[in-house]
Amino acid sequence: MSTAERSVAAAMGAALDVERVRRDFPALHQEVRGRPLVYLDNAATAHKPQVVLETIQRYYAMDYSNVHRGVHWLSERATEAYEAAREKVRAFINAPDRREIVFVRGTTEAINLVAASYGGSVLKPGDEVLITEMEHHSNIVPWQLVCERTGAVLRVAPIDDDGNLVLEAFERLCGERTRIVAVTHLSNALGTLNPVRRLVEIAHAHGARVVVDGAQAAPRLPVDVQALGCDFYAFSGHKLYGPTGIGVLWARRELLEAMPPYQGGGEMIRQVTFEGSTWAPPPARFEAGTPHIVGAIGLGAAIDYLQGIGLEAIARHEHALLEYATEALAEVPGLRIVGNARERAGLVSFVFDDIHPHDVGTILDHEGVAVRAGHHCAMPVMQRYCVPATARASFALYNTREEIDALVAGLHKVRSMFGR
Ligand code: C6P
Repeated sequence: MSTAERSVAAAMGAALDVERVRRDFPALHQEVRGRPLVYLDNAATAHKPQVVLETIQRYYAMDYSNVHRGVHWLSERATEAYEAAREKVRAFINAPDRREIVFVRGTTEAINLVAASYGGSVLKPGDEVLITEMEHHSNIVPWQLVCERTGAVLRVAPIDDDGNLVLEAFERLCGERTRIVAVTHLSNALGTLNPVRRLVEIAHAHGARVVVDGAQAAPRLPVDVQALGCDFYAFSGHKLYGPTGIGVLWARRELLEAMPPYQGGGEMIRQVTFEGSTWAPPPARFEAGTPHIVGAIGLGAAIDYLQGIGLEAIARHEHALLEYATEALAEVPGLRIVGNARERAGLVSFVFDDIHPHDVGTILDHEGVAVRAGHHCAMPVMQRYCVPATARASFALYNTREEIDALVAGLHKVRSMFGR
């Protein structure tokens, strides 16, 4: 599909033409173990459209140079492309200012940066950081580290049996001592979509700042950081159909300006002497060393691609797949879905009470169906539901109902192999 065609489709609110979209993704057209690949592990990482692959190839072949350092032509061109990618990210999440976009390695680094730099400078002994029981390890461990360093206390808001955040408990736990609230927008283990706008209102009423882990939401829903009202938003390029090793931290400008550097090195300084150094303004202050230039440019190409299709159309498509999958999985005897929250998106986790998820994943793999089996880097979620692991099917803009049928057929095979 050309960019112009995609823009028209998006503007008309048209349904996503999945067969045309699939043609843009070379990886989908291969066989694994003699079967057509059915890729349902998109929450782990998503495949790349041709335009992203070509952008990376073209950049390395023709435009390659370091950024912000050279006065020569190639370096200027590379810098322009890198900064243009920053502007694309700004528009993608409706951030007010390009200088609020920091390129990092991914969601994990973005949250570590906020915890170490912002958390490290504002938290005092007895202050509280409030997270939820459904967080990914990347939104737990950095807070544990900074709490240990500062004497702050980590509080955890519970989830109910269906995977909803218990709002009353969150409200009770959010108090005068709460300095930071860190929540996932969309849970990678349960598919729960959190009411971020409401959580921000509660947190701000107590003067707390809100960090949102957008790793799973950014590829699936239109994200508007101004409408959400949060203070920090983090996401990864590789889940957004872009390259690995690149991600984004968005933060309010006044917060970034007051934050100390996270790492030291080239480009993040104003002046260096042996007596001491001073810092460049954001975002450079937080981008020490040669950045992942081609990663940022490739991410920019992925964003152009997604904007061309329209995030609303993608969200509708994935929602329809989720509904179809939920109904189809409910028909598989012995299968139990883990996570039935009121608002869900993008993925479904499930278990058989007497078959280990790793066996489920391995047998499905032999049918050409790729799902993830494990704790999904969310061990506390597994503990909450008393399961060692789950199997998880996660969707992308290129998945089809026929692929969900293949998953369900594979699950019947799993049962028959275990004599069920
Ligand atoms: N979840 C999954 O299969 P990185 O690795 O930095 O790109 O993203 C970390 C991360 C943070 N938050 C959430 C909600 C996530 O889902 C992830 C990555 C992958 O679910 C790999 S564990």
